Amino acid sequence: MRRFPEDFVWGAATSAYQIEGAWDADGKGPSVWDAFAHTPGRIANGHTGDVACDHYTRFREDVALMADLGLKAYRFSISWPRVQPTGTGAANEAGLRFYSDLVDALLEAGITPWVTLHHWDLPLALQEEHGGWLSPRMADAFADYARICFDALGDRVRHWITLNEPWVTAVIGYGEGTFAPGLASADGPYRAGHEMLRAHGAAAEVYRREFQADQGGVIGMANNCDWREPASGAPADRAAAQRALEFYLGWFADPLYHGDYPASMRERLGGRLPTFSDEDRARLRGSADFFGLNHYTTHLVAHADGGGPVYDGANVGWAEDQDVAVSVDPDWPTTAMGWPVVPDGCRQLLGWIDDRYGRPPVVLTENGCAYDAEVVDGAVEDARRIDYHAGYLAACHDAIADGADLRGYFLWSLLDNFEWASGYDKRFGLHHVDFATGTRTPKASARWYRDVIARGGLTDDAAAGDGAAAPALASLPAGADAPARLRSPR
Ligand code: PNW
Repeated sequence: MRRFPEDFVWGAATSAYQIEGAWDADGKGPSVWDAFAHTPGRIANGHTGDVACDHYTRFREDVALMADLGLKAYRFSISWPRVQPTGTGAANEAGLRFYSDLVDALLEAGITPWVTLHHWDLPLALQEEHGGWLSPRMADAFADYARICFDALGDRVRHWITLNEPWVTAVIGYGEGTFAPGLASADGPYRAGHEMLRAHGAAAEVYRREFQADQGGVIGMANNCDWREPASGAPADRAAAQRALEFYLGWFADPLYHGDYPASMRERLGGRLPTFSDEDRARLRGSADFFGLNHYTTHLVAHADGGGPVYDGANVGWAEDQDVAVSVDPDWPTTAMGWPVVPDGCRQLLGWIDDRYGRPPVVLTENGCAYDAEVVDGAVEDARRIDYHAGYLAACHDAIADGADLRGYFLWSLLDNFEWASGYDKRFGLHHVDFATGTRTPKASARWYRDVIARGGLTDDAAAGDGAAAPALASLPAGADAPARLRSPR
């Protein structure tokens, strides 16, 4: 039995735009994702989040599902334009009431709310009037919005996450342009990332100065990072993998723990990477009470001057800025997203975080997988999801044994939901959702996770699915020069 610490936080996660629907109800303003999804050609099959899981009206039913799982905690996000329809000014009380009712329902069910202030659905007015995350005004706007949320909910909410995955917004939203707001540019990611960091710093400062002493909660950020395994033992490839991690997680975590960007980014990007003022630096350093990590997969990284091929399905930022090529081992199993399943990468990454940031308290704020699975006779058999989570939880347990201060695990996701540009066809949920009727059906993985939570860990045969156990990275052949699918960078 792999037992987790007694107070380990067993959770599941969602986000507002992906599940709520009710996109224009009760005074809510439009977000950049409403506008993006309403633009033909942006989302697979023309799907939108207009209705999604209809969680806005069904939230009590969803809290009951969480209670059935025995969840200790639930991570959800607040839709900024529900609270401030145009991103500034007075609060929309009807929007706040929805979150207040949700928090009350959670607490009544004995479930601790973990609240993300921004999971990508920026008020559209801030985009149109100011350029969204490219604007230096965003820090103040975000701090004002955060204050409204702390003030309205902080008497009951003790766990706050400022931003979800600023890396994704920066790289995919302002670089590749395939997520909202759909802007493609080489320097956009570095500029947008900079303003998101400044916004985090401003909101964390508001919490610390005005609320933390009374409310006694904690605040952090949820950064995403996949593991980068050197493609070979060659020193150049080892250095390339390290550099790729610095361009990924270091980009957003170094400022929080060290007060500035990684030196490798400054060296390669020079003036393309914005500079923090002394005030920014002071605000940012030490601005996270815990290290939120969203982790899904692993890729191989080799040195390549000027950037090399990038595996399709690996988001790496600009490979040429990093002088890397990204591939996968063709023997790795993959999920429906094309993301390799390599649990040992999770253990390696937790070790890397410990080394670089001095063993901070870490919370895995997302980990999950998409697989196709339909309802047959009222049941959904998703053995591969069980294998995936058994593997990644075992890796977490190993990381704790290595010395990591891992405090919790939020499985992505409670429900099948709107998977951004992929629409509804990529299903990450513990519960199947029939998007025509809204009907939720617990998958086999939901029962499995309930048992894991009840036992406080994994039994030795925890991987009850059929998938073969994944190998540890050290036992893998170094170097994979014929990866399954390659695409050229940009
Ligand atoms: C995260 N990538 O998104 C988000 O926080 C969730 O909203 C999302 O549903 C989940 O992971 C699954 O995708 C990501 O391309 C989107 O590297 C894209 C990437 C990573 C995370």
